[in-house]
Order: sequence, then structure tokens, then C-alpha cells
Amino acid sequence: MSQDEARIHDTDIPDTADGTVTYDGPAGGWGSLQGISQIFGREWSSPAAIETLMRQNKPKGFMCVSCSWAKPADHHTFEFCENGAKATLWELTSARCTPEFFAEHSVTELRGWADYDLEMQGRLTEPMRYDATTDHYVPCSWDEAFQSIGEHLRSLDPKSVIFYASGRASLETSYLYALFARLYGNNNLPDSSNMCHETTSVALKKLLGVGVGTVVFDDLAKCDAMFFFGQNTGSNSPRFLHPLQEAAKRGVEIITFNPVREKGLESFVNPQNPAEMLTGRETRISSQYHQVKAGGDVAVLIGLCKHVFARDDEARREGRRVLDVDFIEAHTHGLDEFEAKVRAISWDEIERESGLSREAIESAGDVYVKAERVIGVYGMGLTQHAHGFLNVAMFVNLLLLRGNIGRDGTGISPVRGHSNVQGQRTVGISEKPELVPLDKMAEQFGFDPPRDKGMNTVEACHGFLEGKVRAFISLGGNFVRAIPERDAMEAAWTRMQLTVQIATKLNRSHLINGKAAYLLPCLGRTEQDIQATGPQAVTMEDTFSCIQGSIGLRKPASEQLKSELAIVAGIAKATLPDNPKLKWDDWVGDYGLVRDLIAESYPEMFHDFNDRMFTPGGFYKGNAARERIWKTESGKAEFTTPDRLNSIGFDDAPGRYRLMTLRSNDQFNTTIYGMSDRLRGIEGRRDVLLINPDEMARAGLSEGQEVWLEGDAGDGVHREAGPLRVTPFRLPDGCLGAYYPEMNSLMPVWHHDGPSKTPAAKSVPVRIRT
Ligand SMILES: Nc1nc2c(c(=O)[nH]1)N[C@H]1C(S)=C(S)[C@@H](COP(=O)(O)OP(=O)(O)OC[C@H]3O[C@@H](n4cnc5c(=O)[nH]c(N)nc54)[C@H](O)[C@@H]3O)O[C@H]1N2
Ligand SMILES: Nc1nc2c(c(=O)[nH]1)N[C@H]1C(S)=C(S)[C@@H](COP(=O)(O)OP(=O)(O)OC[C@H]3O[C@@H](n4cnc5c(=O)[nH]c(N)nc54)[C@H](O)[C@@H]3O)O[C@H]1N2
Ligand SMILES: [Mo]
Repeated sequence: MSQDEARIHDTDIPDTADGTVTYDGPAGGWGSLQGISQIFGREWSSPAAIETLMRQNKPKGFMCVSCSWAKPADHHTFEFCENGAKATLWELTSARCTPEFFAEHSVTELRGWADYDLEMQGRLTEPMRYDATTDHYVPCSWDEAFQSIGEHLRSLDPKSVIFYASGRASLETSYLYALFARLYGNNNLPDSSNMCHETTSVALKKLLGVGVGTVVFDDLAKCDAMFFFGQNTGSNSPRFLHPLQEAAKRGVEIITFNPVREKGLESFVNPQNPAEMLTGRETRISSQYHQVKAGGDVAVLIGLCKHVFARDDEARREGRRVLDVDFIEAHTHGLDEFEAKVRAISWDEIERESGLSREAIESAGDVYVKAERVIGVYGMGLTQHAHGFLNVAMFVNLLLLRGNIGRDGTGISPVRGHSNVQGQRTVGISEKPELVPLDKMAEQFGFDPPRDKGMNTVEACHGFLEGKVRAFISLGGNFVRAIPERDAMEAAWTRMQLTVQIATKLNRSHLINGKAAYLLPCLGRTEQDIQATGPQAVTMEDTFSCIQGSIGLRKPASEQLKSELAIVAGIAKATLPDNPKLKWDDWVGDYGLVRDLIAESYPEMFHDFNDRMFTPGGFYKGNAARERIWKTESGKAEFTTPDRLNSIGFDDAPGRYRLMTLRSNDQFNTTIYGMSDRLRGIEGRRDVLLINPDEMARAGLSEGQEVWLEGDAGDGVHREAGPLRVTPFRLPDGCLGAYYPEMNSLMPVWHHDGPSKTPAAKSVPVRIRT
């Protein structure tokens, strides 16, 4: 089939194109350059900015602060995308948020400001202390901040303190941060991945024996088909569009399941290819696009597996097999029970739960059966559900049926979020002590590490509500905006003794303070980091488990900034008793020494770390499942028998909708760059409620009408968000879309995946109030 004949399945969704908001152009193209210049004006194309962008994601350059997509050895002249450029330029802003600004505005006043306006104040320039008597942040010296934080921490029960990290900090900083928490006395090391791909870390670990994806970059050029569930490439990992485009041109079938028709998964014009830009020639990306119901993926995957069994039955009659029986026999466990269950589920049930027709699922299934090499790609559309584990497990089931794990050109590929979120877990930021080489570290640093499980994000949230958490240290992030149950959380927050925020820019979490509060400004990754032994480099791990060095060369935003590593070491030194094995000052002076420590703790992955850190494309830390070595309980890859047909975790009821909380193209998590969600055709506002026209008619709503959403979780707690403008949009029946983080007040803290506790942000039960 040629790309032009590609089918876009809009299955079972009436064609409501008239009147719905859509964007008809491809992803990429001129729009992506306009998107950048609309936000940054002329600043973005200044020689200094261009020079910085040229070094982005290249060997001896700096690694993008946005997503965790690979930084290939064979790079383009500009190895950046629209949203990577936005993230970099956001950090390079000339605006400064100075002590004068804080003298002018009280913290209470700033709490009334929009998130966007807070970040627009620019880079933080000096360490600040919260003065409760005047309700203002006031400047303080670094030494004063460290000593006072140290004193507070020494006076608290170590089990009542949280050390949060938000996915960006380098491997070196992350390693020391986790070490600090354990020396202090806890494993309370939640990180942003607890709200994100924790489902992956838990599910893949249990089922395949490794908590990360099995695919490497080169596999993308070797597969025949890709199955895409709930990942928005065009906005969230746009550099992935290049290999996707190449794959599509090669005739690889890309089969997408997503309630939203995301433009980047439909078609793409490479903004860095002059011929494509001039002719506007777009490449069709998905060969089939199925608008599954939010939470309906379990049913889809059951349907796909059911079809594989049906085709296998037919093949058997001809003496062939569709299942990879040798692989299943040698390498997997649990097929029989799984198969019996899937065969017993009817197509009626599958159609009802997925919102897709049997024919649509079977046509996707035929692509799966024909392809020799299949890669499964997914994002938050699978992980952020009450039964996200089952979503991931069902995807693994599908891949196992035909041996699509542990061969070149195959595998499972969670697309990770933050640029070093996977790496942070690799080097010890984890509440799960069993994932950390504690014995080795005990020996390295001469201490007795805590062995009890620490708090993850959801458990920390419960801890705030119950008053058990007394202090919160935040290495990046905008925690109170990102977590569920916002209103209750903000109220509980102020009961803490101490809050410490290490950040580049002001955000709302810095304005919800404990009794003592510090705001500590750090260097960004693009900036030069000079220490006692000279300029320092840091390292990160990308979504394909490749580790690579990053050097910042820009002049720091302020002379007073310290590196994240120096701030962590400063607090640690002021908190912990003297120990000759803890050489905080030496480590700050030479990050190479920290890499030596990492290599000592994790020799398999990090041997010769300093020598290998500038390997073009990064060095691979290895992956047992890719070698078909299964570090699971049974010693084999596990099939999982589904115990339900959807992942939503509540019952459908009249007037109850499944709300998906979405990212726009103009945001990085809680950082809002602008008001354009270009690739969805939504411009100028974020207070929209996306709903299909049939649902609008059924609910008696009109376009532009102001409505509120109310939580409908049935727990008696009142939750609401709004007002929102009704906006007709092509979505499946029963589903609504609205933007994160504005909707987080609607999410109950208990509404999360069971095994991983990842908040279920993609199916929040709500009703509409007019
Ligand atoms: N520019 C930019 N880049 C980013 C980020 C950003 O905010 N901005 N954030 C970073 C981070 S931390 C992360 S984790 C990643 C997030 O990147 P993604 O994993 O892409 O996350 P989302 O955009 O939240 O949602 C992904 C998709 O899931 C779909 N979806 C929703 N519900 C369902 C469902 O039930 N089933 C299916 N099949 N699909 C569903 C949505 O329509 C959406 O297209 O991106 C990273 N990169
Ligand atoms: N409803 C809903 N909620 C969600 C999600 C969802 O899809 N829906 N997604 C979840 C996911 S996947 C994630 S990862 C979280 C993330 O949510 P966030 O916590 O918002 O993540 P960040 O983008 O890290 O946080 C932004 C802040 O980090 C600081 N910062 C930026 N660069 C640096 C730096 O280099 N160093 C330091 N120290 N600070 C820096 C800035 O002050 C900025 O304000 O949100 C989660 N919450
Ligand atoms: Mo994330």
C-alpha cells in the first residue's frame, strides 16, 4: 500500500469534521518555526541563541533540557526540534527574577498570579529565604541557607523528610542527592517518574525483568511495523518524527491507537529539510489511526491478541504457525491461561469497551501478524490509568506472541519524559531500596543505609495530608501543580516545618511554603559550570538507555548561581556529621570523582565512565531482556491474564465522563510557554473543554458555553475546575479533554494504578455542571 492510500480509520466516530476544532496541516513545517518565533520574538534567531541551539544534543555539546529522546551519533546540523528549542530558549531568557522583584511583591500576592506570569519573570538570581513576618522572600547568603537548612534537618525525624527530584538533574547530582537522603536516614526519594512511567518501571520489571524499554535507536530502522499507543510524538518528542518519517517512507506500517487525532502521528514536514519546506510535501505517518476510547486499550489489545490466535488457528490447518512457538516455549510463562481467557472474551465486549469495530481491530491485527519485526511504542496514554499496569502488561502479551522482544528491530519502547528521568532511577533516586546496591554503598561510604521502603509521590501526598511529612526538599519541578488533589495539598503544605526549592524559575510551588522556606537558584544545563578544577561536564541517560556527557557553555544567568550538584553537596555537608569518606568539597570541585563513585557502585553499567562519557550517541548501559535473559520470578517473560476489559477503575454511569488531562504543544509540563496548541487547532486559550458534537447535543451544550467540571469519583469529596469553554473536538463518545495542570484539582489522590501508584490522569471521572 502506498502512503497516499493509507487509511485513516476514524472508526465508529461519526465524521464530525464540520464544526469541530482541528488542524489540517502536518506537524513540523513552517508552523513549528512560527511557533518558536511567536513566543520568543527575534530573540530566538540571535547569533548567540543559534550558536547554542547548534550545540544542542551533539557530542561535546549540551543535552536538551526537554525530553529524553535519543541524541544520535549521526546527528543533523540542527539536532533540535520546535519544543526542544522552546525549552532551551526559555532557559536562555534575558528576564531576571531578582530580590527587588520579591521586595515589591509579597508571597500572598504572587499566589494570585498565573503560572505563566510567574515564570515570565525569568531566571532566579540569588538565594532567597522566606520571611514569614513580612510575607516576603528576602535575600540570604548561600552559607546562611545551607546552615539553616542543615539545622532544621538535624532537628527532624529523618523519616518525615522527603527528597523529591524532577527528572532533569544530571546523573552526578542525582547520585549524590540519593546518597545524601540515605546518609540522612531515609529512602524517601520520589521523583517525577512516579507520576509518569512508574507504571513502566514496575510492569516491565515484573514481566520482563528490566524496568526500562528494550529497544535501541537502531531498531527503528529495522522494524516492519510499529504499534503506537497514547504517545504524542509531535508535541512531546518531536525529534522522534525524523526516524518515524524515515520508517514511513520505507513502508513501515505505523498503527496508532489514540482517542485524539494527534497531528504529529498523522503527517509531518521536516522543518530542517529545505526541499520539504518549500514544497510542503508531507509524509503520512500512521497508516491506520484508531480513535480508541480513553481507557479502552485493554480491550483493543485483547482484540489484537484474539485475532492473532484466530490467524494461528487458520495457519495451523495449513501446517504453519503464526505464534512464535519456539520462543514461547523457551522464553515465556503463562500462555495457556492467558490464551483461554482471551478466547473466551467476545467481540461484542471488545467493541463496547474499546469503542472500535471488530473490523478495525482485525485490520490492525493483520498488520501485526504479517510483520516480521514489530516495535511497540507507548506513553502516558497507557501509563496514567487506574489499571495502567494491565495496559502495559497487555502490550507485552501482544509482543510476546510473535517473539517481538529481544530481536533486532523489535521490542517495547516506552517514550520517557524528562531528559534524565530514567537515569535518575538508574543511579539510586528510588524509594525502593531493593533497586539500589545498598551493601556496596555501605562499604563505599562507611554507613548503615536505611533498608525500609521510602515514600513515593502518592505516599508523600498522603503524608502531607496526614501531617506526617515535616520537610520537603525539591530538586526541580513544580510539585504542588503536578500532583493530584491540588486544593487539599496546598492547604496541607503550609503545615510543614521546612520547604526547600532548587529551581531555575519561579513557580507556584515556591509560593506554598512551610514555616521556614528557601528558594535556591541553580545553573541551567546550557550554562557554563566552573568549579575548582575548571569547567565541568555532566551526564544523562536517554530513553534508549544510552549515557552521554553534556557541557554548558553559556554565561550563567547570574554570578550567584550554583550548580545543582554544589547545592546538594552544600546542604548535605551542613546536615551530616563529619565522615572522612564523604568528600563533598572534592566532589564539587571535580565531577569526574563523582563519576568514579557511580562506576564503583554500578560497575556493570558504568565501568570506565569518565572515558566513555563522550562516546558519540552515548554508551549503552545494557539490557538483559534484550538478550532474552529474563530476571523475573519465573526466569521467563511473563504473560498476564487480564482480569478486566478497561483500565479506568470506575464504573460508567449516566452523565459521568472520562476526562483526559492533556499537554498542549506550547507547554513543558507545568511550564506554559504560550497559548497555542497549534497541532490541535486550539489557539489563544487553555480554558477549553474538548467534547464531541454528539455528546454536546446529548448534554444540551453549545459551542463556547461556559461550564464547570466536577469530580465524580463517588467519595463524597467536592472537587471542581473551571470555568471552561465548550469546544467541539473529534473525540470518542464518553471522553472529554482538558489541559493539565489546570485540571489537577479534579484528581482524587487515591485514583492511581495499583502496583505503581501512578496517578490516573488519563481517565478522571467527572461530570459537567452548567
Ligand atoms: N514539549 C513537551 N515535551 C514533553 C513534555 C511536555 O510537557 N512538553 N513532557 C515530558 C514528560 S515529563 C513526559 S512524561 C512526556 C509525555 O509525553 P506523552 O507520553 O505523549 O504524554 P501526554 O501528552 O500526556 O499524552 C499522550 C497521549 O495519550 C493520549 N491518550 C490519552 N488517554 C489515552 C488512552 O486512554 N489511551 C490511549 N491509547 N491514548 C490516550 C493523548 O491523546 C495523548 O496524545 O513528554 C515529555 N516531553
Ligand atoms: N493531570 C496531570 N498531571 C500530571 C501529568 C499529566 O499528564 N496530567 N503528568 C505528570 C508527569 S508525566 C510529570 S513528569 C509531572 C511533571 O511536572 P513538573 O513538576 O511541572 O515538572 P518540571 O517540568 O520538572 O517542573 C518545572 C519547573 O522546574 C524548574 N526547572 C526547570 N529547569 C530546571 C533545572 O535545570 N534545574 C532545576 N532544579 N529546576 C528546573 C523550573 O522552576 C520550573 O518551574 O507532572 C505530572 N502531573
Ligand atoms: Mo513525565
